[in-house]
Amino acid sequence: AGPAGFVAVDLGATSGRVMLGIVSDGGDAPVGGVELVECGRFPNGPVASAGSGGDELRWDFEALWRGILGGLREAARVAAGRGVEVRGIGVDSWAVDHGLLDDDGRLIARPWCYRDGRNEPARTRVYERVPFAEHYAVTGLQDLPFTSVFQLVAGAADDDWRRVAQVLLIPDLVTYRLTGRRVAEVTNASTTGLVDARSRTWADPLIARLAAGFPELGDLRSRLPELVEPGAVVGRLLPEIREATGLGDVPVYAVASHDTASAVAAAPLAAEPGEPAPGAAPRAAAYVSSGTWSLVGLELDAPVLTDASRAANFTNELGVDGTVRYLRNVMGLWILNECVREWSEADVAAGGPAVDLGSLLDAAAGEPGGRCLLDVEGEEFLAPGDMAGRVRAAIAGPVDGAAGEAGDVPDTRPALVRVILDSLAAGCAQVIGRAAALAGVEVTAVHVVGGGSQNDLLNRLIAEATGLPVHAGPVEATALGNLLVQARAAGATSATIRDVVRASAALRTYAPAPAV
Ligand code: LRH
Repeated sequence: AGPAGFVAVDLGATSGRVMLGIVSDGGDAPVGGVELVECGRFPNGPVASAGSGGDELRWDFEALWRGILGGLREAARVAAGRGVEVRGIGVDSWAVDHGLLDDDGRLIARPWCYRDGRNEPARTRVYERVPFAEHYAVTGLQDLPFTSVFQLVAGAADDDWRRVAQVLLIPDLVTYRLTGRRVAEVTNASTTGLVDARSRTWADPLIARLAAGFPELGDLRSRLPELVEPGAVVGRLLPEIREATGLGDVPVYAVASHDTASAVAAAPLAAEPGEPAPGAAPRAAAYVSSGTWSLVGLELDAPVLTDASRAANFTNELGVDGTVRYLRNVMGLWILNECVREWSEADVAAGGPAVDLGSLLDAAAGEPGGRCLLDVEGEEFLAPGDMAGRVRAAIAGPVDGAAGEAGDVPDTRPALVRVILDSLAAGCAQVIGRAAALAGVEVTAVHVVGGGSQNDLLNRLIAEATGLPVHAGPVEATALGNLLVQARAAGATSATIRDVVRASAALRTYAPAPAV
């Protein structure tokens, strides 16, 4: 047999991709690396359409499915051409969102997008029945408006709900279509608000309490599939999928199907060299999984469920190998991307070219830094639309260090971009400081992984705001985490996931010197 290949299907909020990872044995080197070949990339985004209660934001799942099949076809073609044996497929995506299946396993409607505003009243109603403190004590989840449990309670009011036989998170839904088997992978299930963070099982007493408090939910527990851990084989490609893609009888693995879980699994975290002073806190590296969101925090062995942790709204999402992602959601590049999308649309409508992100970031780097800081953990930036307007309004309102003198309020595009990136960096620094204090560690370095790690200015600003060295990369951390969990389970590598990543990707380091 030729070299081993593993396919990662990685669905993000702005695009999906299919990557073939070719795992080499390393030859004379102690650890072999992975070569990534992109076999498909397709756009994604919330689609607004008129619904009974006003505009609805949903995902076009069938478009994603077509993109996935096209990518798998290409992966089969590339593998065959290079003599690579495809030994596994795994699927990850953004968290919390899910499809509702009827008795025949068909999607009842397009899955809702978590950015839709319908969850807010449901959140209040859930906390009336199960106060946040009690919910946190079991699930360890931060209070976010879109946690799946709020979406389920909001959805149970719809007529469609009575037809729901099963709730499947987005990656599990793709895996189901590939294999015919329905499971709930635990890293992603931990974002539903229905999983016990200590036992990594469905939180049955909590679910029973919710079902009693919301009779319209019916028997919610029976609609949740069996939980599986990353590394388990869920099933094998269905004959019709083999036919449609040209792939063979390939196993489909449960991976860390929450994209952030895969990204952190592949983040080559390492504290800076050196020993803590006697009696001092252990040293650790923090991570920023930088993309649509900035997910900022620490990897821990056990959840932190203290009152202080709850008050600081830190989450304990579940990771590979029994780990916990102790983090907070910072709004991330979503704010910048939405501005760029709007500006591009306006420029193109006026007959000009679309915005060139590289030039815009260069111009932002030349702007004075630290003029004012937006609250990038606030919920006011969650929804799409008129983002630049909302940023301007926030700048004009009471924000930290807002320019006092008339005329000094940033208003050009580069100036707004600089304010957004300064604010993201400050948000990351604040979260890292709090995480360290709450978890009792000394953070000595920051690893920035994911697509956003290509943003040089943001990396520099994070180094400046934290006063710590920033190591940037890999860009494709999520795909790497996805396929290395498979490779390890298949016995194609005996090294740790992080060692394989270190052997595969060069990191860029930013010293904590002031940014220009
Ligand atoms: C990032 C992410 C994040 C979740 C959000 C819904 O893609 O999965 O970890 O909080 O999307």
